[in-house]
Amino acid sequence: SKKQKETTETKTQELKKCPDPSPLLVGPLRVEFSTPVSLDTVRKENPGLQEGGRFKPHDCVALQKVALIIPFRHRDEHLKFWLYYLHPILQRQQLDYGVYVINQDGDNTFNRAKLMNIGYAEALKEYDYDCFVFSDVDIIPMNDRNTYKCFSQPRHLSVSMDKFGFKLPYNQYFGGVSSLSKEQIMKINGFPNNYWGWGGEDDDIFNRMNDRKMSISRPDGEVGKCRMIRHERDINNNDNPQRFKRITNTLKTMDTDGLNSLEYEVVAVEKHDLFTNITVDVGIPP
Ligand code: UDH
Ligand code: NGS
Repeated sequence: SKKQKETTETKTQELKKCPDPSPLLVGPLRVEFSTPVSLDTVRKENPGLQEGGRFKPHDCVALQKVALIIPFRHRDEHLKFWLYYLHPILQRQQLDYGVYVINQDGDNTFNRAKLMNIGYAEALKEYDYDCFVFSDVDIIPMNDRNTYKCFSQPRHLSVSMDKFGFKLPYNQYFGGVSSLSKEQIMKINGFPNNYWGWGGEDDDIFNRMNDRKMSISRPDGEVGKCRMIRHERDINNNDNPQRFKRITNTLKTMDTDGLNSLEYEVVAVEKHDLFTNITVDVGIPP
């Protein structure tokens, strides 16, 4: 058995880096939302997952350790589609990854960017992630060559959405799905905690990156195609009337509003088969 131990050790040492790009990618994908999917189906189709929605390739060392952060409340049907489509894609991308649903407790005003900060902080408590992908629950990529990893500059991944006629709504748009490395997030003090309700928080993040002399990396329009699940406006996520004023003040507020001022309470952590659900109390608007 000493011999056996030695062979196993050599094996782990010899595990090579996964090739970039992954040879498992297939390119364009069919994405549609007409038939609902069940979590049972998703579980059956993804037998290689570990508890909490974790995965790592077993025959090579993943290039990055990626936490997928989903700001969430009352979107179970959307989450099922997200898990159904994304788990196989992320595995083909050969990432060492974990899925974190950051569920806002209660029915007060929604706060997307604060949930993203919380996801970053909570995921790091669990594993030494080096990359963070922030994804709306209702956006699905239509091409697996759109790798959900980090780049030398902050990455905007949802560049070519069906609802915008498969192009950017405006050049500075940074909403939907994005990825930032730990270093990139630290440079901008994370995201703003004080955008309550809909709109502007993604523009604030753009301003932060711009101020720290970072540029946006993007896939091309073909690889960056994605679909959004159509839905009605949620309750307690009305347009934030303060958003226009706030985005003019980003450079004055970013050093005091962000990761260094983040306050919240974890209400529950649940390890499901397909994701980790972290329910949090984000407080109420001042
Ligand atoms: N989110 C939730 N629950 C909510 C609100 C937002 O989970 O109650 C999350 C979810 O991940 C969502 C993201 O925050 O994808 C962004 O919120 P959003 O979907 O409301 O933003 P979007 O710009 O839609 O996609 C705006 C409302 C569209 C109304 C269209 C009416 N025809
Ligand atoms: C801008 C919003 C962004 C939003 C984008 C797309 O106007 O937060 O529209 O919106 N900025 C402000 O309101 C300041 S969408 O068409 O998806 O509803 O992401």
